[in-house]
Amino acid sequence: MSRILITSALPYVNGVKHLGTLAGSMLPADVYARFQRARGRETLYICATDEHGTPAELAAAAAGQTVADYCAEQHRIQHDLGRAFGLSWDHFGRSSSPQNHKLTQRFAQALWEAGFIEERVTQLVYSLADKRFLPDRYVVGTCPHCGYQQARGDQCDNCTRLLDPADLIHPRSAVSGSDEIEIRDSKHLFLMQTAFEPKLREWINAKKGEWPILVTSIALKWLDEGLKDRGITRDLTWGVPVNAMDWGPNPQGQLPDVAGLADKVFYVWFDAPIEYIGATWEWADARAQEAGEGPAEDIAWERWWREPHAADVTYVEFMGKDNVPFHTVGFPSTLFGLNENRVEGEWRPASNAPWKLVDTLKGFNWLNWYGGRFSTTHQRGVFMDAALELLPPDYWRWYLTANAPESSDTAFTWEQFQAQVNADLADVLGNFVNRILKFTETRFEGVVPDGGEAGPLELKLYDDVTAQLVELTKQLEAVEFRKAAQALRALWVIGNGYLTEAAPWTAIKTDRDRAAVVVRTGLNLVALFARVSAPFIPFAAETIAEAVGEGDLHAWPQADGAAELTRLKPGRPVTTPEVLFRKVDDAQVAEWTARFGGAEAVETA
Ligand code: B3M
Ligand code: ZN
Repeated sequence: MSRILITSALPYVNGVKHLGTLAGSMLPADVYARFQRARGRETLYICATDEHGTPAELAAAAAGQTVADYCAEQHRIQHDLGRAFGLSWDHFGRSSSPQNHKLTQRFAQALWEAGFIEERVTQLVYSLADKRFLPDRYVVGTCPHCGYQQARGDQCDNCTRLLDPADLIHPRSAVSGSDEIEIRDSKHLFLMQTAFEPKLREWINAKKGEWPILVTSIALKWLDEGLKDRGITRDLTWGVPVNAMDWGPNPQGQLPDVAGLADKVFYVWFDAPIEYIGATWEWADARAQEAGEGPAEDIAWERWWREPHAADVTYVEFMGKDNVPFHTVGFPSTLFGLNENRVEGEWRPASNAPWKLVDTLKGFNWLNWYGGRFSTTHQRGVFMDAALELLPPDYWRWYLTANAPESSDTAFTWEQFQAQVNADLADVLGNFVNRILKFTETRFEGVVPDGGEAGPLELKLYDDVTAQLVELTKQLEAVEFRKAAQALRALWVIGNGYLTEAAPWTAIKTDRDRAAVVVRTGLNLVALFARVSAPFIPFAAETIAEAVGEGDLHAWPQADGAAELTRLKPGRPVTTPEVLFRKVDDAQVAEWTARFGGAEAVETA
């Protein structure tokens, strides 16, 4: 049985994330991780804050804190919010960790010695007003591809193309706003992505039909536009230092220009994906420490990442579409370079084994805020902290999973949110659980009743439930979240329909045994719903499970309605839980619309 390794794109450390980030990476990864654990597969779900680069520096400066303090505090905030949303990370690490520093430096050294990293003198934007080089986001200007005027030096937010600061038209400093800038020479390291073009193309082509079209088409478009070698160092102080003094010669016999590379750090997009591995190492160290041991053996984390140990691992990545190029070209180039070099390289821990590439890359479109984008810069939309002030996490989890922006961008509106959570959670699931448990309490002394035998209604129910369990399991395996949510909703609806039709409150008047069968079957449905709903709405699922004394939420059901609906033995005590889901009312919607804005906010943006 394969092991499952899951990563969701690492949220930037610069502040609390909005619901779009949650919907397009962390939440689906969590639903999938919970599902796979329930299936009994050894699962590791890794995430971390992405702490380097200019966004962190700019945000720390704005907050009047040192970058280190700012990052430590924001990491804690993001960690706590994620946990409050029920994100079941096995580890939520930090890209600034010593483990990631070590890995990033080792990887760079191995790539240099294999000839996949080159030194080049580049022309960089230097700000006379700020007296410094301006990397990445410190430069803003007009996108040469689409004309968007607020493009950043590393990527255009409008057309998502990756940029070099020097590409921008009319560049200016994001620090001072000054356009008194000039281009100066600076020594930098480049990752030879062009060397891997054919390999990358072959690899992506083989994923066609398996990965979302969104993902393969972004990757191929990027290759078709022509790959460039990528500058992987920056003139910054916050980041992983290049630290080239121990590097050996490259295949041409040259040593790196240690002095020229001093005071440089790696580009954030070089070290951030490496943190997927770094955070796995952090996780292994933390576990070893808990067990009272020293640092973890390399094998403890390498078994997830390196062949042959990882041969039984299926690696699934979750991310928004803007992150796809870095994960289909950038990071794979790093890994290809390491894997090509596995015999020659200086660093050969554990084995010469190649590093694992992603097996399934699940990319998402945008979750929009009404007609426009959620925006951290403009604080437009609902952010994770505010969301939890309004409603418990399961409301958000359900809505965002059921409306996952899979095949196209989707828009969040309060009206749709209200309609959907009220219908699905309150009217269907909540109502069902409440009705059957109350009835059990009043008419059957609060225990699973005995007596009676399944009739035609139950036999039909078994078949319908089997069919939906097959569908739900299939869609979750296929990482199709909308379809999975549909199948789950269909199960809830089937249960509600059964109860209405079988009407135990009528049967009890004339035929106690018949009522007992229906109630017993209904209670079994409750127990089943707790288990299949747990990946989506884990908090409510736990309450439901407790109501029917069902401790083990972590076993995914077999696709067998008859077996699943006859599990609870007569005599087991049950209780009616508090109201599971209160309806969102019109007054709340009006209040939230006023507080967070809606359509109007987008028009003026
Ligand atoms: N931090 C970008 C983002 O938050 C970036 C992802 C890194 S994944 C290695 O959208
Ligand atoms: Zn553009």
